[in-house]
Amino acid sequence: METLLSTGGRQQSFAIDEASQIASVRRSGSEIARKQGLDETLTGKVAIAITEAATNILKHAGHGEMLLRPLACGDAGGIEIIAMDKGAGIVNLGLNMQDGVSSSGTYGVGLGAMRRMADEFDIFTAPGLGTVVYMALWNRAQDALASTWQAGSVCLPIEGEDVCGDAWAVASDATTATVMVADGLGHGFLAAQASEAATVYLSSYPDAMPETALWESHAALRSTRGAAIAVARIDTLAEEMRFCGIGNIAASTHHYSGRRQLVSHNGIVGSNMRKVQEFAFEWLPGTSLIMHSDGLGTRWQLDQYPGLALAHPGLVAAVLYRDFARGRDDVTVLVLRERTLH
Ligand SMILES: [Mn+2]
Repeated sequence: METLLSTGGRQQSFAIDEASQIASVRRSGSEIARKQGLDETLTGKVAIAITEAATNILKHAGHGEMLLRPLACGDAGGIEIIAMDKGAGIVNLGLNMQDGVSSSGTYGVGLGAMRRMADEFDIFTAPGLGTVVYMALWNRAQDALASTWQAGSVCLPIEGEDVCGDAWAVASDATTATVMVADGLGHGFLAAQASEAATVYLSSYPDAMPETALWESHAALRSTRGAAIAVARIDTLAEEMRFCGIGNIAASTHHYSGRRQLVSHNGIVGSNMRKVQEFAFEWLPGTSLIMHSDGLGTRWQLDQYPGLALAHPGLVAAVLYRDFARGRDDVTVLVLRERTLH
């Protein structure tokens, strides 16, 4: 049985304020691409995609942010590139996506080229809401994109810290997925030690039910500072999701028929955990699960963003991060959905 597991998927963030910064993003991107096993041709494409995305930010918004992350899926390796700005947005996206359409007022050749080079490409843009571009390039795209599940995440440390105290993990096979988000108390190395003890547990026991995962994490985190943790397990055959959370990890499901907020109990996994309660919900095809640490505000509404509910989960996570990160804590946003065929 296929078991995919992603842990430790944290980004590097780059401010894009002036042209001189583009080279350093491109260098880091090329480095990640090589490390993940992309050949010279693909690494070249990564460099072009990064340059185009960064240039667009400068040209159309003046400043923005880019995130890079190594990707791995079985034997496939890749890189994720996210570019975001809060500029005016693109008015006529269809026209701008056409190859060869370029004038000073449009995104021009860049967007079409990026879409063609990337194995996964998605864009959110709307007048007044800026632009966020999501790209992933793989060395074995057909393997990487065969999974039932599509996950997206942003996981970044508070400014000034190198180490992120949040961690997340996804373990999945064709019909089930288990998702964990953990926020270690405080920030820095000791916080990371706590949250990673939890994701390491899930790596060892990917089939664990949420309540069991929390009790076992409680034992595993005894010698650490402790963490807020939430775990969801989806079974598509049973059309059921089970959820269990302790502390401040927000979780919700989104379906065109409505939004459901999932309830966590108070406490700290590893030190003070009294009541653990696993809830069961119906899981409908087309549902998105969104979990985030308290580094992200809670006052977001997906339907404020035209079309975003059905976008690539990585794009959803990036837009929420761009607009709702509090900026005074580590932040993690995780979005999971069954893959739809485009
Ligand atoms: Mn936090």
